[in-house]
Amino acid sequence: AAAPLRVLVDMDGVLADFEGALLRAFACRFPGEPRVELAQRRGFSVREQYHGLRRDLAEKVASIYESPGFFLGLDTIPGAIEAMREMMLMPDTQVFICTSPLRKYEHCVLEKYKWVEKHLGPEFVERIILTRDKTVVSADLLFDDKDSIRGLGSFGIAFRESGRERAANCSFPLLLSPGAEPNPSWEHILFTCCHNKHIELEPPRRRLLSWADDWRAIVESKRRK
Ligand code: T3P
Repeated sequence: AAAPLRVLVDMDGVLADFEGALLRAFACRFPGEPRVELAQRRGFSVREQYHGLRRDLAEKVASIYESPGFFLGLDTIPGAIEAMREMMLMPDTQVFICTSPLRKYEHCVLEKYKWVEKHLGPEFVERIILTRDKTVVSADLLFDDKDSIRGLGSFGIAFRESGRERAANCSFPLLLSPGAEPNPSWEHILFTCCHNKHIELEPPRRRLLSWADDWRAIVESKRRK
C-alpha cells in the first residue's frame, strides 16, 4: 500500500481572497487616498507596497486587515472549497490548512477558525495548523501564494520603517532567520495570485495557476511509485 500523502494548503490568497477584500475595504474607508489596483500589485506584502506609494499609507492599509471582521469577511477563492472537499476524500491523502496569523493576532486568529468552520465545516477546523514558521511542518506538498516561504514573517518593511520597529525586531533575532528548518520536507507549489504572477520561477519550481488548474496531477506526482 502507498504511504499516505500529506498536503498543506495555505489560507490567504489560496482559500480566502485577502487581496480583493483589502482593496475594496481600503477604497471604501479611504476614498481620497491613492491605492494599488490588483493588476499593479507586486510582492507579498501589501503594507510594503503601500509604504512605497506614500509612507503613511502603510499604517492605513494595515488598519484595514487588523480591523475586526476583516478575516471573517473574506470571500472564497474560486474553486477552493470544492477542491478541498475533493482532496479531503482522496484515499491515502491527509489535508491540512496551514496558515500564519498576523503579529497583531487579536481578531485574525479567532476569525480564521470561524472562516474555516463557515466555509468548509467543522471537520476542517480539526485540520488547521497555525504557525508563523511553515518550514517546521512536515508534508509532501505546500500550496501557498507567498513566493518565498521563510520562517517568522516578512521583514523588508521593518528595516525601512520606524526605529521602533527596527528595535523590536532586534530584540527577537529569530525574526531575521529564514525559517527554523533550512530544508523543509514539502515541495512548495506557488499558487498564482495578483502579487506573484510576474515572478519567473527557477526550475524545477512549480505553480498552480488557480483551482481550475490541474492540482490533482500535482498531488498524484508526489505519490511513491
Ligand atoms: P496565510 O498564511 O494564510 O497566507 O500574515 C498573516 C496572514 O495574513 C497570512 O496568512 C498572510 C496574510 N497576509 C497577506 O496575505 N498579505 C499581507 O500583506 C499581510 C500583512 C498578511
